Amino acid sequence: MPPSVSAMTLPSCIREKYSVRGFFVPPCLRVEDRDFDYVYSMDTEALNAAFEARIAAGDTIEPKDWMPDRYRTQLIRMMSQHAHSEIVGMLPEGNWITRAPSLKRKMVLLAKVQDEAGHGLYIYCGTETLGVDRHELVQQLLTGKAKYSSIFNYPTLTWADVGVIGWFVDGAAIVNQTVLAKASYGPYARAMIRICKEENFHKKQGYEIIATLAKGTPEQKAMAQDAVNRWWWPSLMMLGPSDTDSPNTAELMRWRVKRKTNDELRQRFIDLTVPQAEAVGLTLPDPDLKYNPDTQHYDFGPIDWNEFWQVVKGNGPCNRERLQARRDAHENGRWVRDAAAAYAAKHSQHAEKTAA
Ligand code: BYC
Repeated sequence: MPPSVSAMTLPSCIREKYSVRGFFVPPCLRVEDRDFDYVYSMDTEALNAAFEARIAAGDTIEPKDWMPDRYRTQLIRMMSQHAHSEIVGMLPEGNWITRAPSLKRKMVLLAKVQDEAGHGLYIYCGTETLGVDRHELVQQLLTGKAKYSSIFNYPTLTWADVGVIGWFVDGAAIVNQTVLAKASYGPYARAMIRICKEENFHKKQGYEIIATLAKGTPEQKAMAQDAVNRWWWPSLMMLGPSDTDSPNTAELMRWRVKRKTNDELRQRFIDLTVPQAEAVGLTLPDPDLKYNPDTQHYDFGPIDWNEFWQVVKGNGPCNRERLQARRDAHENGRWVRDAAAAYAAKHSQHAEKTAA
């Protein structure tokens, strides 16, 4: 069936929407049963053109849809790094569960850290829809081949750090992930919707910890200020290198995986956070931070990108400790995986016998 014939049966608005270089390309290149032979009989150029047309029309790409290899690879890279970040990100705060200052704080922190585990699992599931095995992704993390967010390579020295992580780190994550909720890949975008709802809670609990400390004793306020001073710059770095140094942004923006650049998101995070710091009487450690009425944004000082790249390369304050903790956890969980595999094997044997 040549594309132009099937196009005739569609309303003109759809024909126009999906027209590429004067040719109609099918609006839905989904590799579902009856389309399968047709889609795979198209040559790569036609498939690419159809894919680009779908992206341009704002379509959501689903796991069974045809997609260019490079789109798939980029998504696996970004989504698996995101999943690893959620899992490694449990460690700095997990460190404080036994030392939270009250039962209520302990319960809230425990729930938050569990949420992060859930986020990691969702995103691993989302990544698996692209045809990659989770075992392979976990191995990439444990062997140090895969990246995870730089922010989790800093230590949590005091209780105030737990508050600042919720406020800054979850705050930056919300800014980044609200936009990813509109990403072109369906499973990733949908995961972001639920994750962002939970991150909103996380941010509020962190900000509330800091607000409480900031209006507490002078020692408590100093502890909050010290945590703010240590986490501010790494939180800005978390949003990725500057656009001039970001090799993946252009391609990901073109494919509508990313909808805003790293610098745009960083500016948004700063604009949102400065008034929040003022509201609790804390200062941000940047003498150049100043509202610019012309741009209607806050100007800010230079970021130490050398520190960022050192942390990304594995030389941050806690990189080795974090990876070791993940390796130990993986090793300690081996018996659970073995037991689950044995149980599944027993079940399938039983099912086969019953069916026979
Ligand atoms: N850390 O071309 P670029 C959470 C790498 S967890 C380390 O700009 P891209 C939470 C980048 O991978 C949520 N590496 O890349 C959990 C690339 O290297 P490769 C974490 C970084 O993909 C627990 C190279 O630098 N959020 O909220 O266009 C407790 C060049 O970068 C970093 C996500 O993962 C970094 N910060 O943009 C509390 C969001 N930045 O792969 C909270 C999803 C960059 O080419 N990810 N690199 O070797 C993204 O939005 C984007 O991937 C990034 C980077 C903005 C991070």
